[in-house]
Amino acid sequence: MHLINCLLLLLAGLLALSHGQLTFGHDGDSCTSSSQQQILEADEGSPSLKITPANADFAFRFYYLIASETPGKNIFFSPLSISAAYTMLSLGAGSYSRTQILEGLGFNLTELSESDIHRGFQHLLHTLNLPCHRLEARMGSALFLSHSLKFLEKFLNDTRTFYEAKLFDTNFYDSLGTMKLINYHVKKETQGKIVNLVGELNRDVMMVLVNYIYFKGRWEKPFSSSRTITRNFYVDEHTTVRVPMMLQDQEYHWYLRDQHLPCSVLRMDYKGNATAFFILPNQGKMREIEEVLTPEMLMRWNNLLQKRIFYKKLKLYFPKFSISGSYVLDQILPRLGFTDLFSQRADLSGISKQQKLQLPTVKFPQGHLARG
Ligand SMILES: *[C@@H]1O[C@H](CO)[C@@H](O)[C@H](O)[C@H]1NC(C)=O
Ligand SMILES: *[C@@H]1O[C@H](CO)[C@@H](O)[C@H](O)[C@H]1NC(C)=O
Ligand SMILES: CC(=O)N[C@H]1CO[C@H](CO)[C@@H](O)[C@@H]1O
Repeated sequence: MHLINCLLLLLAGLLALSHGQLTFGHDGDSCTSSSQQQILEADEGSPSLKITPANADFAFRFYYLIASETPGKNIFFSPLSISAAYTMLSLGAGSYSRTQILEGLGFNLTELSESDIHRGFQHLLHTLNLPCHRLEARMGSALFLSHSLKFLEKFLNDTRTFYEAKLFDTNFYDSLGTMKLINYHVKKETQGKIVNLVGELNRDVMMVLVNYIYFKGRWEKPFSSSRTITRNFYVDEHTTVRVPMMLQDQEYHWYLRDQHLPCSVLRMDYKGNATAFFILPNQGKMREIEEVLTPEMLMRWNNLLQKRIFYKKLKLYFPKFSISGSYVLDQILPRLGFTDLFSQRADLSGISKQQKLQLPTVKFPQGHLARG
């Protein structure tokens, strides 16, 4: 009898932006002093800063690939979830597969040791998960482990230490019960925002790795719901839809029309230290902008948008919208350097010595963006 035992990765992300009317119970004005401190410490020479370039690079490479394959479609994913889930997986990979995962994610292993990488994520997760009622952000992971397989202690310990992974002893013969367990856990950890993550579970699954990320922010300069009106939104050259459009016309925002590229860029700040960039290609110039979308370009816009001349009163129309995306990573990642990871050649012997594990179709980093 030949049975391949599978290991499933599930990723989920949710980004919810609220109108600004919601209050969070407390006065909502500042983080606790300890978390403020931690966030400030994150500024220089912190472990999480070391992994930033690779994570940014991976995010843009992933975007570029998806954008070229599905032109004209909405794209929504959480690159950080993918990076964190796969570095966590690399803890259980044999040397060759481990290198492939980490290099595929954009890490240069001559510049950064594996332990730097894991410590970087550890610090990042810690910082992100600090309680702060100006900004709700949460990232976490969980491992559902078949009780009929013996997992290596080092792997379990490392995932707990560096990724705060929660471990669940699971009876995979009861697939309905297992799905309920996974869905309940993710729903609970994301304040009910991500529901029914798993819809089916194959019988040969022995381990499920779940990573979820949740972000809910309030605009520093909130929109007033009384000023929302229905207006046209131009999806593409051929499609126009009527949408609820929020309006602000008395506020200052950071905004520039690029002198060299056919786009304009708007920066909007959240309460708490978080910022959103909206890159708005001129009509018909989406592809041209995507061609030059890199971490360096984002840095350039970020630097420009610190200059006072770009801080101006705007008449800003902002649609209320919701988008979602779902991607099968085993078809995407091999083209980003993970050549063998989804094949029989993958070495995941650091997870269990008992049986050979391999990755089946990896299901969706599922994302939703709600509201405007
Ligand atoms: C990795 O870093 C080393 C040292 O900085 C550099 O020489 C090498 O070109 C880098 N490799 C890649 C693939 O970028
Ligand atoms: C768990 O891992 C941490 C970090 O690598 C290490 O310090 C600790 O000794 C390990 N504990 C066990 C029980 O292996
Ligand atoms: C790291 C960082 O950007 N910290 C800023 C967070 O927000 C406060 C108040 O807006 C600033 O004073 C900090 O510099």
